[in-house]
Amino acid sequence: MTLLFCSTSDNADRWVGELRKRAPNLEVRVWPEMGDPAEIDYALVWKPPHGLLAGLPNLKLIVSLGAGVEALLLDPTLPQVPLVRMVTDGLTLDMAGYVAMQVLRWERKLDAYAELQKAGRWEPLGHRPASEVGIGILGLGELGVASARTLASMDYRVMGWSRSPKTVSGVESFTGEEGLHAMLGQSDLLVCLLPLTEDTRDILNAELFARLPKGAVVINAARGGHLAEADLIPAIDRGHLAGASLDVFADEPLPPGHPFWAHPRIHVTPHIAGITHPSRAAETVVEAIRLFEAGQPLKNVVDRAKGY
Ligand code: NDP
Ligand code: OXD
Repeated sequence: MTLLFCSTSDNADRWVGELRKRAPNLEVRVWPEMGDPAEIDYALVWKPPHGLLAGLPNLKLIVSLGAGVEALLLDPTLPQVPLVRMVTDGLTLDMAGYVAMQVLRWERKLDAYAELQKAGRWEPLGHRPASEVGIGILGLGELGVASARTLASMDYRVMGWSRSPKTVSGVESFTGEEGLHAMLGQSDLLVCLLPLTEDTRDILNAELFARLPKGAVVINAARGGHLAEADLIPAIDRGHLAGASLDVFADEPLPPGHPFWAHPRIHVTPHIAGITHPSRAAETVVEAIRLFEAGQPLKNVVDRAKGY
């Protein structure tokens, strides 16, 4: 069995080490050193060059190093073999932690207290009880549900929007255009955890911002393509939005000089909300291969028609 690893953003040596520990019979080759393409059975990839996978005639399974697969699906030559995306407890916990951290940053006024500390001022600013703060989550999948549960456990009033209705304890479920409208009107903070598809591109736009209560905060940890970038700063500068926390951008790394860098009400992080560490994700890859070899149903298979 041979696996091709292809990513310029992940540590290949660590991945090879972790995979070998768990599957000594698996030969791991690191692109571009791939030897005979006909010998490759499996591919573990993040943004491989278009056409690379189509050149592997005996490829059986693709495992995405990312939870989001929109970049892979853009390759028109992507082979029609099962495509499994990354879902691990570690990544999910990371994301729930990131979302909780950003909510608390805004709700508990951490940035204002940092300024007060610089000025040596002892000045309690007060904050709303969590039960009076509405948080809307766009996308109630693996990451959205975990984030929703974490926030609900902190007593926030949590709502979630998805294609199909969900039953999650402590979380109100919304679907469809009407549901979106109803949820937005009650969302003091709005968190985006949708996959990027034709339906969700640019969903965070001026029209959506206008439906949020005045003073709302937008947190985008999904994809830069969800945000109509030109609409954000005007909505903040005229005071309708209090600000935004952004982990993902249309262009990554965020280019030097981009207005988001310097805006005082926008907090930028470099796509670190949920990290796939080889030590905690290699088992998921090996399990996918084992299931495939045993002819058993795979987990987290991407539905190409839906795009996620
Ligand atoms: P899932 O596929 O598990 O969940 C997606 C959710 O979005 C589902 O609830 C789905 O509804 C909903 N959804 C999809 N399309 C629509 C639509 N048109 N209208 C309403 N709801 C919709 O994805 P994950 O939770 O695992 O990941 C979400 C995204 O997070 C990834 O695609 C990726 O882009 C991003 N991500 C970002 C990371 C970071 O570090 N910043 C790390 C990892 C992921 P339904 O359940 O009904 O199908
Ligand atoms: C992603 C990931 O999809 O890091 O962004 O998993």
